[in-house]
Amino acid sequence: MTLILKDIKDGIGVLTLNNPARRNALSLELCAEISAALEDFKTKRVPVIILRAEKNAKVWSAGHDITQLPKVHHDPLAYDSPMETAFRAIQNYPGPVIAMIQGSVWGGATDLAVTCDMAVGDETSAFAITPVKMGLPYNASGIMHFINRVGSNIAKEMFFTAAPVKAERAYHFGILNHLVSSGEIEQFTLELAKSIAANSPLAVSVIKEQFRILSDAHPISPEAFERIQALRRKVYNSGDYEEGIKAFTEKRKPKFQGD
Ligand code: YXS
Repeated sequence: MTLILKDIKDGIGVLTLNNPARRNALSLELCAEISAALEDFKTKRVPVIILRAEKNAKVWSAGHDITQLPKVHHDPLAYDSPMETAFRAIQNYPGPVIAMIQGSVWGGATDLAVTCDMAVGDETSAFAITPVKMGLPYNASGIMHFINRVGSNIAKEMFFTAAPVKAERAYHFGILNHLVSSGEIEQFTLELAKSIAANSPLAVSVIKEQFRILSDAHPISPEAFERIQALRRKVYNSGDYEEGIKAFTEKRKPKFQGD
């Protein structure tokens, strides 16, 4: 079964998350298919991509596949993990990737949505980033995606509460470029993509790369980097992280001890 459906519509690449039975959880396999699909579109010089779920999805994506999170004492969001690799494939794609969001978005999938160059949502869209529910340390690049998109104070509220941000507020915060009705979101997003594709693909791809370089331009000292890693190790070595995963698999609320 292909976990990502690939299509080209009026010259626009369309990637559809295609595992509703698992609420489009970002499994290692699904993330690898996103990266492979982008590679294929790149060889076909597809100028703009839409990333979506099935029509009128209740859940756009349930985030990282929890059953595949590494056990305690291993970094759950390592640089070379398939999810992080897929995020970089989106950032490095030589053309805009537009997230078209219907339904709720959880955890790493919210990071996926804010890693895309733009997002169009409908009234059913909602966004939660949930490491604190899993006792899990998020990673520096992921936190930067949120700071760059919504600013520190909104990003902190999202991370500390893990509460879903509903469509209106997501639009107000800038998670969404456009908030349109579920009846018009497909046509609206396709028209937006086509309006970009009508411009110089070379200029668009170079300007996208300039944005990437400039938004990454937060030089940190080696000491600062090592301190971030030491802080994250403390969390992914913790009993809280172990409890977070256990609670999900046992379908119960986690009881965190804070160590
Ligand atoms: O019981 P079966 O076998 O049918 O499978 C169920 C769920 O176990 C499965 N499923 C998942 N499997 C792995 N990883 C997931 N993230 C995941 N989410 C769901 O899909 C089947 C249907 O799920 P069910 O019955 O709960 O569906 P629902 O429609 O009642 O509820 C949909 C959700 C999304 C509200 C619910 O499934 C849910 O709360 N899922 C977990 C959302 C979440 O906490 N995601 C964060 C994952 S961790 C992550 O992304 C980052 C590492 S971080 O933690 O840092 O944010």
